[in-house]
Amino acid sequence: MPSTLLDELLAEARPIWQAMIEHPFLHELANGTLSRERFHFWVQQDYRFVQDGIRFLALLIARAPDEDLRRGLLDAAVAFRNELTIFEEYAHQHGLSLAVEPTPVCLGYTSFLLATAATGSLLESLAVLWGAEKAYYDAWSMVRARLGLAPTYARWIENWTSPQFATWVDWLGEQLAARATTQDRPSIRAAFVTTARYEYLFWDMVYTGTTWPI
Ligand code: MP5
Repeated sequence: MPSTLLDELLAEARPIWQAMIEHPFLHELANGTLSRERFHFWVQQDYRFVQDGIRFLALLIARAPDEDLRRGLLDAAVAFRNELTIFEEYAHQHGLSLAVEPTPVCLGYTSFLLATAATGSLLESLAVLWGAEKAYYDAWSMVRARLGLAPTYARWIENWTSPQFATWVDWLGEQLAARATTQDRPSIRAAFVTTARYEYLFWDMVYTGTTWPI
């Protein structure tokens, strides 16, 4: 499969990707005007997301056909686990409870991850994982370009914009591109677009505080 696959995925998803990067949540975060309440809602919901992200990775590791892929995914699982500590330390410092229910959007997104890993193809799962990681790399890189390593957000900005993270996201994309066949393309594209939509919806959900009606 030519390495243009990744470019094609990003080109096809460009409108939703652009809307995601320009979402008011990220815009306000990057210019320092985001309310603490909104940020704390993201902390609580993203903590839930990362917890399920580890379960998603565990399923992928079990399904990965070779040692190279298994080890790369295992490194990611360790990184995700360390991320949980960032959330926990922040929550502790700010007296914020992390024992919250996932909102409909958070639950929808994580259910999509787990369903793809359990019943989708390995390639679809890699497309979802690459999409989610690339989305956070692009979103937080935009924040870093405008805000630098602002103290409140420094650990998260560093986490998702570090050279190691960038290298890992590229490696993941290469794994996807190298393993995909022409027949895989339609399902990969669908999985990637759904991921991009959920990434947009996640920022929108935390910005608006949208949760269960009752
Ligand atoms: C990621 C995340 C990045 N934390 N939250 C959402 C909604 N999308 C993507 O994944 P990870 O596991 O934190 O690197």
